[in-house]
Amino acid sequence: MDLLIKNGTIVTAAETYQADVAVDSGKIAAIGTDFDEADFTEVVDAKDKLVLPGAIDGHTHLALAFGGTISSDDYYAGTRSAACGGTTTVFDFAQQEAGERLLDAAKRRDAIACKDAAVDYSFHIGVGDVSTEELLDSMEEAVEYGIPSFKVYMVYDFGVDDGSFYKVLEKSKELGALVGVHAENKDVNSLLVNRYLSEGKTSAWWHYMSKNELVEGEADVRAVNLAKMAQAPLYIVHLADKMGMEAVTEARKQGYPIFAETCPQYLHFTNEVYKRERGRDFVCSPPMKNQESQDALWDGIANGNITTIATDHCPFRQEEKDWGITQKDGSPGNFTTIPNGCAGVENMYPYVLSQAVAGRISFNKAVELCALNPSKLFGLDHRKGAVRVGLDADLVIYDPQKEFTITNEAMHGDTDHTIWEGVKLKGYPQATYSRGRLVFKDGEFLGKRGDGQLIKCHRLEFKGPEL
Ligand code: DUC
Ligand code: ZN
Ligand code: ZN
Ligand code: ZN
Repeated sequence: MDLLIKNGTIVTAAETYQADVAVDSGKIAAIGTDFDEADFTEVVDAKDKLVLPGAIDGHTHLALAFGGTISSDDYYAGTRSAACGGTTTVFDFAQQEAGERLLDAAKRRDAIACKDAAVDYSFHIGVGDVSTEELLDSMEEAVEYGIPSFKVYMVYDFGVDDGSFYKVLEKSKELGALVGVHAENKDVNSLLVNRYLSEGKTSAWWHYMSKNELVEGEADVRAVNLAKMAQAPLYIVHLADKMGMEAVTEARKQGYPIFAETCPQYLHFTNEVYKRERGRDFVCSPPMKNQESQDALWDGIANGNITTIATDHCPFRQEEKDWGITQKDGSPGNFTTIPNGCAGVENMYPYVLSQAVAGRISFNKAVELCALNPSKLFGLDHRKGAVRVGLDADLVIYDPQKEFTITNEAMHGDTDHTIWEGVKLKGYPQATYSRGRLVFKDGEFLGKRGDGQLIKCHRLEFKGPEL
C-alpha cells in the first residue's frame, strides 16, 4: 500500500479516537491499529497530531470578473492556497449568461478550472436567466451531469426577481437539487447607495450602511418564505445577520429543510473594520455586521442552525481596492467602486479549528461544519467529508500546539494583502493530502497545477432540517 499515517488521533464529526490510516491508490483503504509497516511505501508518524478529513469550501470565486477587474486568485492560485490551509475541495460558481443552458455555463468554467486546479473542485451554477421553459428545464441536464446545486442572487444586475427565484426553487425540488441564495434587498440597497452618495458619503463605512443588518435580514426572511411557499429546500450562503439567523432557526424548528452557511470573516470581524484606515480592504458583500449579529451566528453554530462554514473567497489587490478612493480613470472613487470580496480560502479550516483549540467549539463540530456537512449538502459524501474507508484520502495532519500568526507573506495565493493579517491562531495544519498525494507540508505547497478533478455530485433530497 502507498501510505500509512500512524499514531494520530482521528477526528470525524461523530468520533475522536486513536488509530492508523492506510491509504492506497488515492483512497482510504483501511483504518486500524495493527498494520505491518513493511506493507507500506511510506510511513508518516502523526503522534500528538490530529488526523482530519480535508475541508470542503462550499463557496469560492476564483478568476471572477467583478467590478471592472478579475479576482486575483485563478483556479491554480486559489486551490494552491486552499491546499495549504487544509481545504481539499472547493466549490466555485459558474454564472449563466443570458440565454445560456445551465450545464453549458458549468462546462465553460470547467474548461478553465480543469487545467489549473491543484485540488478537487465542483460548481454551483449561478442562475440568471430562466425567461423560457427551456432554460428552466436545462437545470435537469446539469443535475444529471453531476451538478445538482444552483445559486440565485437577489442583488446585482445579474440577480433574479422573486418570481424567477420561486420557479427555480420549485424546479429544484422536482429534480433533487439545492438552491443557494445571496440574500440582500436590492431596491433598498440601491436607494441607500444613491442617498449616501448624494450626501457625499463615500467611505467604506457607507458600503456597510447600505447593506446593513436589516437590508440583508429582510432578504433572508423573504428567501425563507419563498422556499416555504415552493416547499423546496434552501441554502442561504454567507449568512451574516441576526434577523436572518432567527428566520432560519424558526423555519428549521418548524421542520423545513432550510440550511445556512456563514463565513469566518463574519465570526471574527464586525462592522468596526469599516472605520479602519484601510476599511476598503474589508469591502465584501454582505459586509461584516454588528456584534449582536456576530453573537447570533455563534449561537447558531452552537445550536446546530448553522450547517456549514465556507469562505466566499474572492480576493482583489490593494490597488483595486484603492479604486474606492481614485478610480482607474482618475476620477474620484467611492464605496461602490471597490471590487467586493476578500481572501479567505487558506484561513477557514485553521481559523475554525483554532476555535476548537480555544474551546469555543469541539473539533468534531469544526469537522462537521467544514467537511462532513458540505459533503452531504452538496452530494459528494460518497467521495469526501470524513475519514472513512472507501472515501478519497483527502486528509489533514493537524498540529494543535503550533502557534501561527497569519501574514500575507505566509499565504499561498496571488493576492498582495489579507484582512487576516496579524491574527494569531493556536494550532495549524502540518500536512495536507489530496487523494493520497501530499500537497502541503510544513508551510510549503507541494501539489501540482491540473491535478484537481471535477467531482460529480449526486442528486439531493432533504425532507427536513437534518442532513
Ligand atoms: N460578494 C463578494 O464579496 N464578492 C463577489 C460576489 C459576492 O457576492
Ligand atoms: Zn454572494
Ligand atoms: Zn460569493
Ligand atoms: Zn449522499
